Amino acid sequence: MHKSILILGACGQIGTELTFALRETYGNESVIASDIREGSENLMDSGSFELLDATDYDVLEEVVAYYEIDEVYLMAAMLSATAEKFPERAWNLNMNSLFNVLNLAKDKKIKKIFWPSSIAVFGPNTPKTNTPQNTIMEPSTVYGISKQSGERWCDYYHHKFGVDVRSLRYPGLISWKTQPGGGTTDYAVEIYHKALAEGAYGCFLNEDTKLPMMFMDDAIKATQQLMATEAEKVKVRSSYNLSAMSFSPKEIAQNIKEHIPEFEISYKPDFRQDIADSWPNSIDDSKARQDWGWKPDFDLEKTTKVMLGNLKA
Ligand code: AKB
Repeated sequence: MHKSILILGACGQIGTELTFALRETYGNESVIASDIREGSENLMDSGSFELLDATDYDVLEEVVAYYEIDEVYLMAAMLSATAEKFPERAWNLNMNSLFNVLNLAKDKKIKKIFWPSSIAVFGPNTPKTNTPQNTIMEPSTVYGISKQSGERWCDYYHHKFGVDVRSLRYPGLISWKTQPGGGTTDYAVEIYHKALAEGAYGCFLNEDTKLPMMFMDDAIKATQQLMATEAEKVKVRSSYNLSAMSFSPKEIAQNIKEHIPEFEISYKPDFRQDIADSWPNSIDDSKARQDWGWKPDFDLEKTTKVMLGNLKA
């Protein structure tokens, strides 16, 4: 069946790869990329592109009507580290864009929504290891507060208005096509770039800070899989825990050293250490596995091979 898809925040780390993946699945003409800024030539030339502020309801509504959009993937957000610097801007962007999309669905202008949540919904009082789907959630970051509130609104709009909204709590995402921006887990991408360019990396987290992580291909696979699942099987309408691997800066550095023996890492924790310390070190994603068959393909070793191979090329 033909469907028309709009991606908001298409030029970001996830948006870029999601746009390519969805264009591959549904055809270039069916997937409209949009962002507040321009992206790579590849992305803008392979299909339609709109310069669009996701917090502007009127423009969003116009674009949705013009392209007869069925599904919206809302990837625009301010991430954890930047959000600590601009709390109000982060709240406005993260919440208003979500309300806009939820209201479009409530008013039957679109049929389905994907909205990403994050491990940031958890906080210092959450059990750290194998963090369950349902547990204490008292986020201590601006970003985490916006994601937790967003989850409650998604659940509310689903149960109150029948909105088909689906969500995943992404861990830190590792990718080579587009760099992340403003997150706490960004070190796990920077480290590969620096290892190849300079043979050394100064890490802003301390060596034992273990965090949940995932290679981008797995994140895209999970997103597409969840969106393709029959509505009745999507039991969680806040957001699903999602997991692939967990490691510390010391462990990823050791892994990189197996490929680049001269690689050196040093540690100089900054304000992002507090953010990382408030997050889980591993996630129980059994609900996602049970409801829609989630299973990751990439561990740390496989991720390192693909990252170094592609960045070198
Ligand atoms: C961040 O570090 O802010 C993000 C996230 C874990 O959601 N990558």
